[in-house]
Amino acid sequence: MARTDFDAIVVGAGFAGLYMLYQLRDRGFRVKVYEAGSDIGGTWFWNRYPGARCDVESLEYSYQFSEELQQDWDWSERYATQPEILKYVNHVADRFDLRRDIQFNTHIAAVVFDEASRSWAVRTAAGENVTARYCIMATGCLSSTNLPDIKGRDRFKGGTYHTGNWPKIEPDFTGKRVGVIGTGSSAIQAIPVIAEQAAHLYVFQRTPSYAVPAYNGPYDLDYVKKRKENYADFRNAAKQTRSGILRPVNERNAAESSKAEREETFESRWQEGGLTFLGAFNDLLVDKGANDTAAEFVRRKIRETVKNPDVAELLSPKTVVGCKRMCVDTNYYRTYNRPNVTLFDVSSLPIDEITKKGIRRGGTQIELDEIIFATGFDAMTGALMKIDIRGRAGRRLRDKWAEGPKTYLGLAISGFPNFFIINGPGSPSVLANMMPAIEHHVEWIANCIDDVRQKEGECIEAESAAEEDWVAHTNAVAARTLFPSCNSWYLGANIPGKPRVFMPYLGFSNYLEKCQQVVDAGYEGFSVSGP
Ligand code: NA7
Repeated sequence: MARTDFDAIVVGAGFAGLYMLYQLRDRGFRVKVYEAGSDIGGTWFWNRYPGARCDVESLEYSYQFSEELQQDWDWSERYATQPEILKYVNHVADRFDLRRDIQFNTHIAAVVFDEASRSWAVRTAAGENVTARYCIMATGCLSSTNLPDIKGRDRFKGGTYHTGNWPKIEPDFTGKRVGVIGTGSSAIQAIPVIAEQAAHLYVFQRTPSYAVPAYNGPYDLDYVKKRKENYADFRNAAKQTRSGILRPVNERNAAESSKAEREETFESRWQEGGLTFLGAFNDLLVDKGANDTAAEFVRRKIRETVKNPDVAELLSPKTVVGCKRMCVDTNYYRTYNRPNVTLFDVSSLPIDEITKKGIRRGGTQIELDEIIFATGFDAMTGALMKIDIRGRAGRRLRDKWAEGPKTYLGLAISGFPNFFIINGPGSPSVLANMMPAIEHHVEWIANCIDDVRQKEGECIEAESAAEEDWVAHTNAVAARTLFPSCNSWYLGANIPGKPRVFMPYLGFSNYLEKCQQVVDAGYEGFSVSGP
């Protein structure tokens, strides 16, 4: 076996990359992690816009691999802020001494498989070359920002920001005229906070989002104590659910329930707050009629909150609820009652152009000091497609995925031996609680690499037939739901020219079972070759 610089290279030092490093190092592998940012944290390093928080409860959005870690760490709020999560990431890195194997400020430009030596050649943007037997992409699902190509975008003389690439030095919007383009999760978190600072905030909305109240606040210490006393049981129970989040989906169908029962159930989930609203009934994501009842419930809440009926109407989505990711609301709808906030609907009257002084829409110029792009990401495939990844016979991943991503289990790709993706397209990823999804992938990959090594194998690679079957299965599962019915980033529909393919796998517990079956059957669907 030809000697390589490292056994494994990991790209990305967010939650996934850090844990991958921990697992592989623990098993005696020589690992190097490359990170584009100047520090650890991935998503939580880049998305430091005002109001940024997690939309999954802190006690569930955290590592579970170390009982001591999860017992020692205290989360202050139900939904942790970005700074608190970053503090946690840093605590983990220090606690497990992870930094020494991470190289920061390093973009990976190319990752190329060499058939002769059966190793990966990795090239950084600065021209450094290293080799490794295994290559693991921990590049994140929402890490490649989408900056829309609006006419005149670069002409604006004021400050411009993207929520997903926010500067480390916090901008001060006090007394400024601020424009926000986009009304997805990031905007919904940022808008209420910026509105409190700005002289005037103008929101440019193309499609309204559904948002459920967060009811965020300090954690009740008794609640935390109870969770921590049986932490493993709670974590295991969460793995039996479709999203990896503890609160189970109601087994009742909305379509078969009375109006009064629906009302009571929606109201009770609404009062709990958070994303599990969508679990109020079992059929909300498969039956349009059932979904309509939930959608109308949210629209009514919007009308009750927003005083100006015209603004409430503009804020009320007409799409399938849950089809795009739901948002978690802290003062979002209420912010539109402020006199210093104006909502513009850019679906009926689009932005003409960005000018030196602001945004022109319908022939009228709105003068601005700052423009914030809360316009999302080239999700799930964007970060991978930026890298020149080439497998057997020099085949480019960009070419292989020209009509949409193809993976086996969202973990591996046929024609790309010893190459793994954490939370890749075809895995539950963004439709699951990211933390258990990450831990599952990392442990699966580390076990796999270890098993192959013990059997003195050199290469493990997904078989083409298994990959085709998995892609077909992923699509078939999605087709039974309402997810394909709207232009979401799950489908790549937010990026012009991106193939319309539903990327995440629906069903966390089923997925875990499938991955275990594959292992139990001796890595079914993979081929292992020796020296
Ligand atoms: P999202 O959810 O993709 O939201 C992006 C928003 O930007 C959305 O409202 C888009 O409208 C809007 N957008 C995008 N391009 C344009 C243009 N050209 N003009 C006007 N408006 C535009 O990204 P977020 O960062 O908010 O959230 C991403 C995930 O992070 C979230 O789901 C959580 O998982 C955390 P559209 O809906 O496409 O009409």
